[in-house]
Amino acid sequence: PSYVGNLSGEHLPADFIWGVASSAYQIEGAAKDEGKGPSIWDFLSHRVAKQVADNTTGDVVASHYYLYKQDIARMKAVGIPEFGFSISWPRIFPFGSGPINPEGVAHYDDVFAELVKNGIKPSPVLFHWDTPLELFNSYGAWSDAKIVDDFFNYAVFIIQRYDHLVDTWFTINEPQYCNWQYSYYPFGTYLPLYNNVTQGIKARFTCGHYTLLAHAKVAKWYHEEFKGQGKISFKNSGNYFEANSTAPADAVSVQRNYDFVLGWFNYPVWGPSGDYPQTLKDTLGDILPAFTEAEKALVKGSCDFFAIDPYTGYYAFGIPDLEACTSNSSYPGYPECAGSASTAPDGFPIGPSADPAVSWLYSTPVGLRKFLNAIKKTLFPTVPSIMVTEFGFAEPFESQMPNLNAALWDLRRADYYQGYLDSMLAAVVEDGIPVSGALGWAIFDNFEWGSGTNVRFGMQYLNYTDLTRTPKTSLFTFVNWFTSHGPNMASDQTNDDWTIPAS
Ligand code: PNW
Repeated sequence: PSYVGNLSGEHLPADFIWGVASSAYQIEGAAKDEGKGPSIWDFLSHRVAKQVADNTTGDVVASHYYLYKQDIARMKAVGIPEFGFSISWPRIFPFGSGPINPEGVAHYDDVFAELVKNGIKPSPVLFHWDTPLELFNSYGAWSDAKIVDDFFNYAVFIIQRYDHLVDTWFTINEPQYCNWQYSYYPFGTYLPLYNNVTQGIKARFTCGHYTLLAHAKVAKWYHEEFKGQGKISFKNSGNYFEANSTAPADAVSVQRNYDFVLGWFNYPVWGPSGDYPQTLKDTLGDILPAFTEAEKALVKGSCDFFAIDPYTGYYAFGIPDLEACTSNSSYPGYPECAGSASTAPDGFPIGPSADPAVSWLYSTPVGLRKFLNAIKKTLFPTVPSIMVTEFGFAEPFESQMPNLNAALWDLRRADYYQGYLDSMLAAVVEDGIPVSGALGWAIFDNFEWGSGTNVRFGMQYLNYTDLTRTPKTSLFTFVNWFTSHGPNMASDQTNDDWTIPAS
């Protein structure tokens, strides 16, 4: 039985954006080349024991820094019209601020030119977790207000240079991962200063605070001073939550789960006050930094659309000791104080991946339609549109694959994309939710942060030794879905020519 009805013949709107996504540290390699400065991820992968499960680094990965022409040629050959990628801040400013590295600038000039030449629209992300190491060493990066101006100066440089080629800018990838061990501000784990629980939580919310201010300062400049023609937002990490039962405590838990992930960054932007959700203020007290009135005005309305990476869905259940939890910062589960589980009382989620590192990821296609409805109708009704900026599925890691053919025949990932895209289309055509785009993660297998190269998210298989990229079944599924349901493709873009032109 179909949960989305009959969608044959239905199409997404003509201006719908679709394509594949990536990020600089996860694909570029060339970590020490052409004047690039180190980022915290060069430090973490090289210097911190057990940070990366398989001890790999981003030194080479796919060497996209050198092979971008063949990657763009492949996208063009299969008819992918949009490429999501991030710019490496320490390639442009090796020390985070100060002198500019002309070789890094020339490189991105070439990447943008190559995309444009091939009819592929760039959707750049200014910061996808590769914080310049120097900013971490000199003042603790995102723990200090100084980061706001340093990020602003970097963002202004990039936007001024490429805005004429860009319709959709992203400032920051998933600010929710402040202080997460795989992310961009690993203070809680590494600096003894933050070695107690309360200080760790305080560090997380301080980081979030400056992230929001850094984004908002750029967005305000972009519209009011620079008068950019495009749209700008940060990208949200957030998953769908549904109550596990009709018990009131489960509904409370749904809302707490949303407040502490999506509400943290979006209530200030889309809510009436420009301030954090009341749940966060009540639970965190002094741990949560306070906005000045001027900062509230700056942050409010600073996103032009809602960008969400909705990988999966969960069931939420209430915890019995909510009162005790919310009033004690060392209580297990503080500050969220809300339960969640992937096990469904009904339905048939697929997953998780065989790799324990992606135990968070189940294929829950029905949840996407419900999530898009929840965002627009309940959580943040003032958003004009929603863009799905990442979604994808991890297949078992290589050592569990009998051979390359098995890795290429990635039916679970293909099923994930088919189901999620159908679900998204139903939200658009049957529920009237304004969804403006969808980018699949990822263009090919890459460096999956703390999981290294063990976890494969790609629609193309990456051979980490000879660097060849081979299309998997899911790439055909993904592209063909848009051939049936996408907006009209440009006449020079078809998906039946798989040859790669000589570069
Ligand atoms: C995203 N979750 O992170 C990142 O933006 C990518 O860099 C990453 O490779 C990709 O997803 C796959 O992991 C997420 O727990 C990490 O729900 C975790 C979650 C969601 C997104």
